[in-house]
Amino acid sequence: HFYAHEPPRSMQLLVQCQKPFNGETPHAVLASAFVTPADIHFVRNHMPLPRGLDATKHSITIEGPGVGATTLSLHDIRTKFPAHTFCSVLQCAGNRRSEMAAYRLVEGRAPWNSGCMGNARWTGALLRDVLASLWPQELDVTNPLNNRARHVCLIGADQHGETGTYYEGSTPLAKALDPLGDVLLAYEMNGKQLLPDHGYPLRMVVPGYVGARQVKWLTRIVLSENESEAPWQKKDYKLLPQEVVDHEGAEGPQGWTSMPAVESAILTPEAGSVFPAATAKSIKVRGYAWSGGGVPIACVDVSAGGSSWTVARVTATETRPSGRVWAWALWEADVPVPEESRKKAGPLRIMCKAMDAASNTQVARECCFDVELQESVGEGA
Ligand code: MTE
Ligand code: MO
Repeated sequence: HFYAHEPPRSMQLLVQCQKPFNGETPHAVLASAFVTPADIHFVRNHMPLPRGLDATKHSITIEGPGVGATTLSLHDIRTKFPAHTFCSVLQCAGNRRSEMAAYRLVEGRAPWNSGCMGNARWTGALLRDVLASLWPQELDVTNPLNNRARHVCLIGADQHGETGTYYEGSTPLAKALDPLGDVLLAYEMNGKQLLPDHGYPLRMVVPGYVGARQVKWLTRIVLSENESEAPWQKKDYKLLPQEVVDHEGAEGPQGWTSMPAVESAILTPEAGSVFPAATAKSIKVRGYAWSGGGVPIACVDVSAGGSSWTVARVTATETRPSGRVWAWALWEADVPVPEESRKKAGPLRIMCKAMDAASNTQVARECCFDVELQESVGEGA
């Protein structure tokens, strides 16, 4: 009965779970639009959708050590602070075993969760501006270390049915106060009010951080000396070094919640797609690349077979006036199929890897899987 009030959802979402709702965006849809449409953007809920939220009545409470407590209406957030609009990648990355597949080289497969990603255009007020206006004397915005608080806990309206616990995550105060950090109290997605599944009427956008920190249905902000104690913060969505991802219950260092430095993945063709060996001189490959650190992507290399690499063309990306890039780069490449591979039918491995402008490269997370070269496709059809 906790799930009796879920909203209608697009039939295009690939449903992984109904209660709580988890749906992915098909790869081809991701590849076809720079800005992922809101209704097909992946959804990851941990609990039933909260009820009774109303943009016209919504307010949040903000409190912290040495600064006090206050209430702020969504109306004030919309009207009293400059609005900022930019694209930011949202990606789900838990350390549950299946999810971690995306963080390692999975032989012969695409990363399972490249559909748990989207690039939306968010509008909202900067958390930095809001905090600075609330406590101009008490909070040192220019030097986060002068404050007692080190973290910002963000609490949502969605509750666990049995325990009543609210969803929660936290972000380092230094990230929230960083003038280039772009931490947003977002009230619009792609130019329209948020959809219920994406946090209506107000959510956090924390560019470059794991999806789990980007709290939806925001109701409370608590400045705190420690990071959030919530399980989604301490256990489920802690990024760990490659070597320890299999250690059950391992906890990462505090605040280590930003995304891998550089990542790219192939969106089309899908793994297992069939191409005619005789005529497929090249294969058109499309995908995305991004750097969680806000660093522009410098290049993406794509290969069929691994003996030679082709530099992909970036077809779309978006840079902030600060030079940071929170959007993804969509790319495409016509990748030559090696002569030797075309002579005999069989699997052909396609791969991509990216490098960012700070020379960070993608190593173990390289994306690779097989397509199939087939003799005389279509003959007799
Ligand atoms: N916020 C609340 N309140 N409840 C949630 O279950 N899920 C988190 C995050 N914020 C969640 C939340 C996770 S794990 C992810 S990946 C993103 O929201 C997904 O955001 P989306 O559903 O808008 O794509
Ligand atoms: Mo997530």
